[in-house]
Amino acid sequence: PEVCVIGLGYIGLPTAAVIARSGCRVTGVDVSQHVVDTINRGEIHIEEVDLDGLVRGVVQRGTLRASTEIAPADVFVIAVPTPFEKDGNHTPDISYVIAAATSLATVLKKGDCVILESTSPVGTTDALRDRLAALRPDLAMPGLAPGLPDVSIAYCPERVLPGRILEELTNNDRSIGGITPRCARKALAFYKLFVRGTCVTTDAKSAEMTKLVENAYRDVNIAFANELSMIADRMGLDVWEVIRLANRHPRVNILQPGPGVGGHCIAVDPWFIVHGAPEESQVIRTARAVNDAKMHHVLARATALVEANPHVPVACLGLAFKANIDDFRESPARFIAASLARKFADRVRVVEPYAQQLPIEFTETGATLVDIDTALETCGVLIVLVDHDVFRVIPIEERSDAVVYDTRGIWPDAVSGVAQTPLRLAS
Ligand code: SAJ
Repeated sequence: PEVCVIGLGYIGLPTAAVIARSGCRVTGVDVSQHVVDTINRGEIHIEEVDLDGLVRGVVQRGTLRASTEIAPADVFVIAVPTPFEKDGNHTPDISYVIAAATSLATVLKKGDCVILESTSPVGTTDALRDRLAALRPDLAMPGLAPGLPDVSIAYCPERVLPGRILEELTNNDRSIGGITPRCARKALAFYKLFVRGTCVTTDAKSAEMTKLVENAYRDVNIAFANELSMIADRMGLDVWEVIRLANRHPRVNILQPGPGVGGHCIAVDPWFIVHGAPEESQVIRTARAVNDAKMHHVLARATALVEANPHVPVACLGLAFKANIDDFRESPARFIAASLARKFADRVRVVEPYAQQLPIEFTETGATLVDIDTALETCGVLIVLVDHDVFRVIPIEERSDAVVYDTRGIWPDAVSGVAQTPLRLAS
């Protein structure tokens, strides 16, 4: 089939490239001329393992081309952002999905299949269908009238992990939710072209909720770990030791505490559930609050530590939202480091091997980006904010003179009593 992928971001571009590799002709559509030009040169505008070579290959072979204009196709895949509004109520903003529907309505024809992949509040696929129905009364839309519709519409969320996107895109199982069972069957036939994992069909609303539930589940579990870390702090216990021991129970698997939850999914998607059922979503809402509180807890403890060690240069290790990636958006580490930089100015050194320069909010704070060796040689306080492998492997003799605040638990010797720092903090 001819495929049109709308939205060429972290999900859309890898998806377009994988579909193109399977032999389909793909047009990738994005509103950004810069993104379109970059891809048509065979280059990429985002960082993801092995994506550059894949995109270069499919662009050179002519199976992937990018455009700012929608193109006729047999299958449309929508992968646009679904943020929430900063209105205090976390209202989901599905305007990009509706805009995509509006644009593809101009080229939609009988027999086409429209698939929404963006993480969306329950009911969005129906809203997409209603938009198409309003714009194209000449086409019978699924679920509105008896009889076979002219087009199929389905919801099929991605569940790939940044840093492992290409592998997970092909190997993960997928839920495919059709507005009708026939829509699900049509979408299933398409995903079978490039997915090796098992594809399970369901209805659109269940598939929408499934995606939200997956990320809310993780958020709640991280919140449990983060709450434990603050409890352990209060009780003077080493949370890492407690978790390590508890996890030896065959039915206990506690996640790792950290400086808060970042990224564009886990910290966002639970709100779509809370917004849909505010009174019932007690645990999910509280988990969000706990994970946000952890970031402020870490900032307060880090601030106290820096103040307790006057005149000593301080190294913040890491800015990314999680280990071994170069994504600094919605990152608690970045927020904490920038807050410290604003308060302690040129005492703050930042180590981030995945960054070429410090983000904009560090401008004029006096803080500098340094390499890890410089930080270890010059800084008397080390604050671990990201568990990058390059930090994990630093042996104790290279950091034993420093006061350490390890928010990720990468140096067990520093928090379990072996380290000889004047002030030890565990979480
Ligand atoms: N984190 C912890 N402790 C842990 C695990 C994670 O503090 O034990 C933090 C990370 O440091 C990071 C945040 O949580 O700040 C989120 O990281 P993550 O690795 O849990 O998830 P993401 O945001 O990279 O990707 C998630 C994945 N969802 C699940 O694992 C349920 C991925 O499969 C989804 O496709 C993705 O969200 C998405 O796009 O929705």
